Amino acid sequence: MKRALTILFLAALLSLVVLGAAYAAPPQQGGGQEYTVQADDWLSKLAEKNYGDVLAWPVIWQATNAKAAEDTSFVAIPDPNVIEVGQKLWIPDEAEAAMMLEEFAAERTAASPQGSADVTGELNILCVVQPEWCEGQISEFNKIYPGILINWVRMSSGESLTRLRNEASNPQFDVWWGGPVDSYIAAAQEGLLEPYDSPNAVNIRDPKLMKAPDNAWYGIYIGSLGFATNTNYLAEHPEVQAPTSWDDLIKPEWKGQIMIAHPSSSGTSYTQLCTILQLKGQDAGWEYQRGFASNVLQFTKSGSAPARFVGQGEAAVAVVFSHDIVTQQENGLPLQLTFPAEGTGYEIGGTAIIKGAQHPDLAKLWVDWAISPAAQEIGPKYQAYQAPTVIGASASRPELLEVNLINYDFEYCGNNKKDFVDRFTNEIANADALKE
Ligand code: S7P
Repeated sequence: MKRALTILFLAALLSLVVLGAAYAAPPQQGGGQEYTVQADDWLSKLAEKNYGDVLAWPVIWQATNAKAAEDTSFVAIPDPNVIEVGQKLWIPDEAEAAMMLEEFAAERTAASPQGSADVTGELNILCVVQPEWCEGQISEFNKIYPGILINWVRMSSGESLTRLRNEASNPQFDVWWGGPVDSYIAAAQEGLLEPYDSPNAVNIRDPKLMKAPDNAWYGIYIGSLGFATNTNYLAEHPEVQAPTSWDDLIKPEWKGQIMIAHPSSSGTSYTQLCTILQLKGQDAGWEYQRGFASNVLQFTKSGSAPARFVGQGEAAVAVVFSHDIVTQQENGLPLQLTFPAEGTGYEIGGTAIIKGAQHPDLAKLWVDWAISPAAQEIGPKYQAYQAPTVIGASASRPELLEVNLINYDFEYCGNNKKDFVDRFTNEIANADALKE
């Protein structure tokens, strides 16, 4: 049942979005039951409980709205992300749910997206993921909007945040796409982002976690931190094993054998820093970072580059996002991927419209598209294996998130980003001579 519902739902959700069908035609009402919303209930949680599938939540949403149209003891749900304690819902039985999902799929087929060659103009994108993916994603967008001329620049997260700060009075970019949301949270706090209530926000799997409360940014992918160890190095050094704990990385055996980016330029590296501060607490965390940094051969500017350098034999271990390790394995580099058993940090990659953007309407089209299932399934075509944030898109490498993930506090990391980066730079390692 779970698999069948999932497959049907993937098609169904797009139909709801495309049709803007917050109040789609009332579904046939067969068997089912009433349910009163309790504290901490979400539609997706109830869908999992009743159908074994978080993705089947629109069934409850639509069925409740249909009931509300004919029975005043029910209240319609305009925004599926908001349900009130005490509110009455209608939970269709499994057979009814499966039927509804089939109907949604049929509606989707009838409402396939129209071409938009008429939309013209320019869009300036600050892109933070690897250049191949920036280029690929933009060319896919241009297939839908061929009249939009896109100019883009690739920068690491920290650099891009600095750039946005410097341009605040005269923004050159319309959209920021990619990079961990810690930077987006910091930017939103500084008033650098323009909130936008996208109709596709309904696609987001976990709105509390994966979008800003005021819609200043949206999550577009998820990725976990991992360790990449050169397998040739392991073969030549049988006395060492690929690290499986953060504490392994501060052992003397890895002196001068570790590569990671610098947190001032890199979102990847900042994710590592904030992971450690959360896992160990501030005092022990900063102490750990000192020991870790003393084992680092060289800090780089780009977060993903250490996987390549380690694959080429410049050092033995890289700390990078696990999807970037998979990419380099695919490129033929001899790397073993491991994770710290006590827990690893993860990123939610973001997108946002820049405050004062010169092309706000086109920027909105980009954001709408970026949080659509179609856009989020493009990554693997360009060797980007992050998991999607929207319902209706499936993860190409789900195992990268099936590891022990810490309960990463994005607000904490975002709000403290400037202080933590400054402290790291001033007390542990400056950013004067970073390797590309
Ligand atoms: O390559 C994809 C990716 O790892 O790049 C982003 C990364 O933060 C950008 O590089 P920096 O670490 O240099 O800032 C990640 O968001 C993304 O998954």
